[in-house]
Amino acid sequence: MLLTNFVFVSCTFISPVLSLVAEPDFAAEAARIRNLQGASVAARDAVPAGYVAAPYYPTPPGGWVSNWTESYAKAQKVVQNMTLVEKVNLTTGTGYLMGPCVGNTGSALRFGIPNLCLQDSALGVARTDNNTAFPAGISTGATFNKALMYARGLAIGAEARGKGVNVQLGPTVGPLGRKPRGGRNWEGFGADPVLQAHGGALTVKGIQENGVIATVKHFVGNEQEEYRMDIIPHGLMKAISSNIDDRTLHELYAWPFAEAIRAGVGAVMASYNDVNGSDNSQNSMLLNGILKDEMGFQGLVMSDWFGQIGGVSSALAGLDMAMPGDGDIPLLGLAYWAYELSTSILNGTVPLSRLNDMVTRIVATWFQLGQDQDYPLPNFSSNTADASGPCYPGALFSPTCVTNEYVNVQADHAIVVRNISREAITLLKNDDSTLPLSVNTVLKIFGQDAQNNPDGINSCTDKACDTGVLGMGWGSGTANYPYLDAPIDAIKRKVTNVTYYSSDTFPSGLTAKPGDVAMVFINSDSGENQDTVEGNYGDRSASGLYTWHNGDALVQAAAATYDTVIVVVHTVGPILVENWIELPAVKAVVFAHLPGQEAGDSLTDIIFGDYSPSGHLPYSIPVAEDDYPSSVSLVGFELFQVQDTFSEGLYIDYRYLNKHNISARYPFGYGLSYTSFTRTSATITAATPLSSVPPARAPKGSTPVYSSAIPPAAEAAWPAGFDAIWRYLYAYLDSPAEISSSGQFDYPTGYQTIPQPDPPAGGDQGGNPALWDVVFTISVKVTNTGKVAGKDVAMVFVEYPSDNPWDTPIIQLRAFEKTNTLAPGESEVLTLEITRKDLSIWDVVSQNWIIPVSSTAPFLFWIGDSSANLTLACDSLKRTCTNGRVPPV
Ligand SMILES: *[C@@H]1O[C@H](CO)[C@@H](O)[C@H](O)[C@H]1NC(C)=O
Ligand SMILES: *[C@@H]1O[C@H](CO)[C@@H](O)[C@H](O)[C@H]1NC(C)=O
Ligand SMILES: *[C@@H]1O[C@H](CO)[C@@H](O)[C@H](O)[C@H]1NC(C)=O
Ligand SMILES: *[C@@H]1O[C@H](CO)[C@@H](O)[C@H](O)[C@H]1NC(C)=O
Ligand SMILES: *[C@@H]1O[C@H](CO)[C@@H](O)[C@H](O)[C@H]1NC(C)=O
Ligand SMILES: *[C@@H]1O[C@H](CO)[C@@H](O)[C@H](O)[C@H]1NC(C)=O
Ligand SMILES: *[C@@H]1O[C@H](CO)[C@@H](O)[C@H](O)[C@H]1NC(C)=O
Ligand SMILES: *[C@@H]1O[C@H](CO)[C@@H](O)[C@H](O)[C@H]1NC(C)=O
Ligand SMILES: CC(=O)N[C@H]1CO[C@H](CO)[C@@H](O)[C@@H]1O
Repeated sequence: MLLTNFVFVSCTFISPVLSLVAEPDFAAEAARIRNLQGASVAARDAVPAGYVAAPYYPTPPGGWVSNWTESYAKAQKVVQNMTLVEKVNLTTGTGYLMGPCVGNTGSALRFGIPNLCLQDSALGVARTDNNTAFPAGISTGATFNKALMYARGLAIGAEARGKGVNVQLGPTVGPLGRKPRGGRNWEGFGADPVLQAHGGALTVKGIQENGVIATVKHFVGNEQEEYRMDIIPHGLMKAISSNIDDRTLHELYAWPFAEAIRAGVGAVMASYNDVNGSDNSQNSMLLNGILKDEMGFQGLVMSDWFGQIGGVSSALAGLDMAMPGDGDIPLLGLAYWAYELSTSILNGTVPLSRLNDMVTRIVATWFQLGQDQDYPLPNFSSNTADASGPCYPGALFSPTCVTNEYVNVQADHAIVVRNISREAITLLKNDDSTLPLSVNTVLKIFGQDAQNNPDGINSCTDKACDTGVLGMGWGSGTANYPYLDAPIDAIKRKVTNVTYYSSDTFPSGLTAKPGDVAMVFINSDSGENQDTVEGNYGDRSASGLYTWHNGDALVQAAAATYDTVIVVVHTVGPILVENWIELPAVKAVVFAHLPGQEAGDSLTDIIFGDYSPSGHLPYSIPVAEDDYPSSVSLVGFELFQVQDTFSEGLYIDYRYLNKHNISARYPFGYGLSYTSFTRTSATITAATPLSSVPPARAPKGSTPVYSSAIPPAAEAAWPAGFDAIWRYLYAYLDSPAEISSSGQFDYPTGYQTIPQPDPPAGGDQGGNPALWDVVFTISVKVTNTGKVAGKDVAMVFVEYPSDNPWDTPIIQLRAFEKTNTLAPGESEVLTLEITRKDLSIWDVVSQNWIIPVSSTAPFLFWIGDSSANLTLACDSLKRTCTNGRVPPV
């Protein structure tokens, strides 16, 4: 989501200024937006040959999935009694800065439905106080611990509910991490669809158990920040087009979304970018076809902030909620929907059935999460830290509200944070068992990343600076720190003999004493495109994959002075370590990822051996950036529209390196421990028998039916004496009676009102339920054979049958489980399930998931603790597991 910095500028100052600037163009802008109401549907610019934004109309109405039946029945009773304005109210935000939250819908108070509050972010409640700053998704992914993924979601949801947030704008599962430099990869869980899917689905489950609607975002192909949005006026520069083939979309980028839908997610946010040249807020194939028909999504689809580019076009293509409601320029009181949606219903251009479906989806989701029962109103303001102030800072004259009640929602969530941040810590190198350190070590600490930002832990808006310890990236995906336990403070609590050099430049004239240990803190940051930090446009466009502030030189200098150097890295993603990794003095390297508020104790827990590290890399660390194909580099400027073609297909991260036989410096999943484990006694049991095509789906159940009579125009008239707030977005019309339904509308190519046949791959939320049939169960006994307690992760990578005719990555992660803490000598049996979908390939021709069943060549299930440490495999045909095999990669 995009929020410009002027949110923090005093609104009494900004409003008159903006009105002066904007007033002369008001009418012209209104006319321009009206002209765009139905526009921009098809591909907008030539995309590379072979990529097609095919039409898919109409929107399949929600309500046919059994899990949602009751909620839709309740919603139908409400929606059938709603007026046109009440309906449109719920679909459209009230405008930027027009309510307490980053997004606020209109209300339908006759039915007890308040202005719904939509609030960032994926790692906690953003822009408030007395909240928790959770570890980022990438840290959570690095734990490979499902219980912690869920615990984090549960705690985030509790905080959202405590603040009165109806719709939490997380988790992020797109970007997937296709581009190592991509700006927002850290919000998600790692560069693999299955890891990302578990992280996303368990977060959804946790958040929603609090009655909070979770939002899985950004659908889909949002793999680069720069050029992500249209530049106004439209036509000058269009949003980047992610050109993705159908199989790659299904097997990589849409996969985590399908799993979140399967987990019952209530909301999906469309991404800013285009796919195949059609903007994702009105890409009918993506929203109507893949999301709502094939994946059976029953909740609501919202636009990303200011991402909507057309009114009728987005309504027809399956968008249900426009956020924050404004047309592409905020604070003009202009919208693509609101009063324009009322118009397009009255003039017959948008079918009433489409509006009814939008509203039914929104109201059904509200019931599905139980928000009709004792749900708090927002008790905070995203716009100010003051106790009272304007209710609508975007208005010129606003009534005054209690803006903040400072409700403390932190409970004991700091424990969840510390558990995740600690378990995320990934030990990459530990020569001579340098770690753990004794608390009696004489420590020399280098780098400002060990301390807090001297200007204050929340001093940079949306964390758009790289000063002090890096606990999260920047942008809307952040939250305020209630406190930030800096590594240096935690270290000083443990060790008496510590000297700290807070500069990122190595001090001159230092000499080492025998026994001195140097610890060097370096980092690499990235974030959202609206802020440029040290030349990086969200993506790591300037820094590349190197640490910031010349971290490599700091490590090299420390290694030239001290015999023992420990490197601690806080990072949004992979960095290149070649400039120092082989230096003999660099004994240990610790990736602490993005720990949130508990950066200190979570690190010292590991460094001083209170816990053994058990984090694993959620991406590969290559030797060189150009070990990856150029197609995953950032794409640069092109006039009119930047084309980003996913020509590498399925081959990202380890899938690419393996295909081209390129060794990573540290492979996906890598992570050392202070103890050692064996994985033995593996078994494989077949459950549901394999068939190449899944059992046929069931037909869709029924959906709510409403009167098709266009409501009387008078329903859209302003109520007598209504005290409208200037620039606030309303569904009311000045002269509804004058709207004519006789005009002709030029519908998009391929537009139809006859329902599409049921897609074969659909059938329930997430897709055909048979895709989740367990086909094999694998068990493995993990034994701690070392001297200290620790946890181990077992990952299962599938290798397709050798006679598989499909071009398929050599190995793909399909399941993982983590042990409890195992004492020395202790064992635990882990059970891992392989589903039909895990063995399936997306067949573009039959539009279905098929398994290349072979009677002669087995699927091999490789069990190990990283993608490059696989010697134990289970055979799907022999039903045996054998150790000591030649690894597949
Ligand atoms: C994009 O184009 C490819 C190639 O024609 C096609 O397979 C895919 O379905 C298209 N995707 C969308 C979302 O339109
Ligand atoms: C719907 O699915 C969710 C998640 O699986 C479950 O918690 C809930 O009980 C189900 N509700 C109904 C009405 O079946
Ligand atoms: C809808 O209106 C009917 C008729 O006025 C009324 O009986 C019913 O209670 C209303 N239902 C809701 C949910 O408002
Ligand atoms: C529509 O929403 C606006 C903003 O919340 C509210 O002022 C208005 O009363 C609502 N209209 C109806 C008919 O509920
Ligand atoms: C109906 O109204 C919408 C919204 O103003 C507009 O985009 C569309 O062109 C109108 N249709 C006709 C036929 O005038
Ligand atoms: C947290 O809430 C208390 C009131 O309970 C308030 O005094 C304090 O300022 C709040 N903290 C922040 C950071 O705003
Ligand atoms: C810290 O260690 C150094 C080197 O061993 C020693 O000279 C110094 O006295 C120690 N300082 C403290 C406060 O123990
Ligand atoms: C590879 O796995 C074995 C257990 O099978 C383990 O002992 C070893 O430490 C692992 N190697 C690495 C580099 O993680
Ligand atoms: C306006 C409002 O609903 N405020 C609520 C905020 O949350 C606290 C704690 O849950 C409630 O006590 C307030 O009533």
